[in-house]
Amino acid sequence: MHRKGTTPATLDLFADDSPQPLACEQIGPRSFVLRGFALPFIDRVLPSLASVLTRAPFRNMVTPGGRTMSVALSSCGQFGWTTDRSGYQYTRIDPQTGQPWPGMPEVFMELARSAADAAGFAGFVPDACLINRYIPGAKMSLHQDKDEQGYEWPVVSISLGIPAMFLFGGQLRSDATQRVPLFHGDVVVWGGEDRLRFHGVMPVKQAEHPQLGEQRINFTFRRAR
Ligand code: MD3
Ligand code: FE
Repeated sequence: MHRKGTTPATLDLFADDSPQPLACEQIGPRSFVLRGFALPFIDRVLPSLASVLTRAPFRNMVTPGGRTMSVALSSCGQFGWTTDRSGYQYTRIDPQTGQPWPGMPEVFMELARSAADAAGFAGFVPDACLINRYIPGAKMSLHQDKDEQGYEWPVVSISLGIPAMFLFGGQLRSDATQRVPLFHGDVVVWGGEDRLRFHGVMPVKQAEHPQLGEQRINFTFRRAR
């Protein structure tokens, strides 16, 4: 296999410096898994994430039903998603610090925009980024994302750290679910007729990621208002 600057003996169509095609799996009419799409951004994403988390640390919020979530949450952007005994809502202020949520780092915005664009949703400008942290055993029950003012924009999800099995259902809670494994660097984009499909995450299995340790971190970018 030749590299740049050397003379190939024959025409090498698959030189390892040639751009790879984007690995894209379609899981619904307007839902796509972009394998490894976030990897080229990772070196900029991790320091930005650390900075956001010093200003808005992970916390385990309580659902309106009174259960403490196994997934710990933080947010950045104009709006943060919160839950407590009174319900789910997007807020401008982090209730734990009394301060506005940290601004959305430029690299987060760039990553969300380019993933949406690659999945056919050009012009996506998210105003909310929910950051979920799963430790082994943490899960997210089947639900719909419907706390936003409108559903014309997609949701973009970035997976980092240890793997998880994603459950992708239909328009009804009782519809069958497909299982989609998600790995470090994978991005999922779903919009249009798929925007309100039920989904969840199976309990995360014990594992260790070289950069992130024993955790899975997921970003979900949305247009809240
Ligand atoms: C929805 N987060 O925060 S996002 C959430 O991995 C949430 O932390 C999950 O659901 C997480 O509200 C899942 C990934 C995802 C992927 C494909 C979907 C959500 C989807 C397809 C349809 C609907
Ligand atoms: Fe969700």
